[in-house]
Amino acid sequence: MTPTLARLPAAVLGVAFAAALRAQPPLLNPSARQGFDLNGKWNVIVDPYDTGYFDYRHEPYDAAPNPKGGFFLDRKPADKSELLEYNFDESPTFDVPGDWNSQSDKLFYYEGSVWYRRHFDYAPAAPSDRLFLYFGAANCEAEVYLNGTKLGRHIGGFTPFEFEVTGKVLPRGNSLVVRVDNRRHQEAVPTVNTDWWNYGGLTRDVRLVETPGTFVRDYSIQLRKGRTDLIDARVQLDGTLSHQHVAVSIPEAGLAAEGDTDLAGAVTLAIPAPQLKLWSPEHPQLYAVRVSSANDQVSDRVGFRTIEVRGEDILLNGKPVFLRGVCLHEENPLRGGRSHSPEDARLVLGWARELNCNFIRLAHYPHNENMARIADEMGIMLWEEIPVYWTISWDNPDTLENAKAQLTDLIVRDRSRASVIVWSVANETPVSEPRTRFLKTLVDTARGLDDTRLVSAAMEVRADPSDPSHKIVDDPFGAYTDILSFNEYVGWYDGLPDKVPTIRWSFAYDRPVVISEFGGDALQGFHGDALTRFSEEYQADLYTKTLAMLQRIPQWRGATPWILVDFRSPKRVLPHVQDGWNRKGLVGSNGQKKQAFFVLKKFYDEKAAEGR
Ligand code: GCB
Repeated sequence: MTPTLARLPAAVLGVAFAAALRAQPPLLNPSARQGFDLNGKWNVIVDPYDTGYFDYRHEPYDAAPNPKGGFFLDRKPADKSELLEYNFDESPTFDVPGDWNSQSDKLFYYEGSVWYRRHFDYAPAAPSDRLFLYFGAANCEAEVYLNGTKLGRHIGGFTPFEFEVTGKVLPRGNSLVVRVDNRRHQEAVPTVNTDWWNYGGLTRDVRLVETPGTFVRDYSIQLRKGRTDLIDARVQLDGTLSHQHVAVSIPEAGLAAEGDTDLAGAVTLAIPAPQLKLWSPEHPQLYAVRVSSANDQVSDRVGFRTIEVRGEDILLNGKPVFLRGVCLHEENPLRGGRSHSPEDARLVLGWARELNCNFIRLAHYPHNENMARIADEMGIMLWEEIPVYWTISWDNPDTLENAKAQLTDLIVRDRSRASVIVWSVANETPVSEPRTRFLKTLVDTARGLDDTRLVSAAMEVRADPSDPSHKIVDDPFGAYTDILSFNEYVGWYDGLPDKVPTIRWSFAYDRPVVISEFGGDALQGFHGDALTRFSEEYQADLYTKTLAMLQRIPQWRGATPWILVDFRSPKRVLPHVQDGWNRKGLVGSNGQKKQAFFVLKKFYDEKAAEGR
């Protein structure tokens, strides 16, 4: 018998199934719409053997024509004799949004399935024509069931997804069940090997979103490439598509434009905008923007700026800028676990601000939407990335589709955010022909969706075989990026800090150089001399020497040292020093700053004083 798609487990299916279910990117800006919050306490069943998913012949319950079993049915015994071996009501609860690892000691290292169940009533203030069930993210695969019916599956742990549930939600007693599975797979994105914690669960907001029958699904409001006086407002409707009237207005700037959608429900309005105040880190000007169609309207706050590369310079609003950056994982070290809230975002962005950063690399996957929105407000430029990390299955077409879907969903979500200036398609991927082809496809995807930003990736450095102090960046993929970014660990993985001043660089491309990582571990509060590994003094000395060395690179235009805050990683096992943390943070896992923080701050203060 040929198994049907729905019967195959995710590991066999790869991502083809998910791609088939995914007609279009998720709707934009869900929190600006009327809706119904599904955050809070959900009952959970931990299911390491997938007992609630497969029957004893290992067939998925939900694929049977008339399913009798499976946790998605969320049943209770009909009478005292019925055998039923699960009970959501009696099971513990976890907070949503939230990862499970930080909510239960027993699940700290858990990788597998957890079933989430929530009951809800739905009494909208006013009836809406359409209803969508929206998830900010679920790591890394989710199967979603409403009132015993499967809505679908989503693969990819860091991007939003949604299912239309119009007519499927009852006024009372709805059962929403989600099986979240965070097992790692070689063919997935990311793959099995990463240097970060694999937090599982419903890690971002869950919401019912109400819309009219025809609604504004997507829009991007940006300056046209190369112009500071012309806005392109692109609007995409969903519903009865053709010849709907659409208007975009920016009242504070006295701007407005109108037009009719084409047969596909799309329209692009060119809005002359000669008097705009441009967004910059010094003046993060945001404008209230209103997008409306015949019977829908959405509001947003949008900044306008240009970013481009000219020769070896990066120009923000036409002026050369130095990117005073730092890297960041999506973690709140003080609370423990994945970040998700505006408060989480403000904690870490506040530390970055103290460091005098104007730029942050959100490594190594899409962070939650609050980050870009708050960076917009605070005037911090961002590098956003997808988890094409280390050893991806370059020859697998499903893997490429998965990476493209994640990149698309990220760009669609954030392309009206002025803070985002770089889309990064990968980190430290080993050079090979299939890999370069894979990444080139991602670059084309990014540019196709957004031609206004810089596209890059964190590449690697190689040493001259005849001279270890001579470092060469000539990755063939560099031909396709706007800036030349690479990670270098001279003085940590590559020799001692004394090696740093001896380094000479050769670049195969005349581009601005933005160092995407450098650094070393230090345990906050551990002191020694500058040659004592894991001491604050070692890390501070490494930063001092590295910053001096980088200044000798004529086209050096910025850096995002690794990393702002210590972060959890199962790979980091050294007792009493790492204890499950990567200690390369400038701020410790206890929230205390290390010496190197002040070395970098001094350097950035000086750069800022130079007006860069
Ligand atoms: C890297 C990786 C980053 C690691 C870091 C390290 O090059 O890009 O994900 O965490 O090195 O600490 O080794």
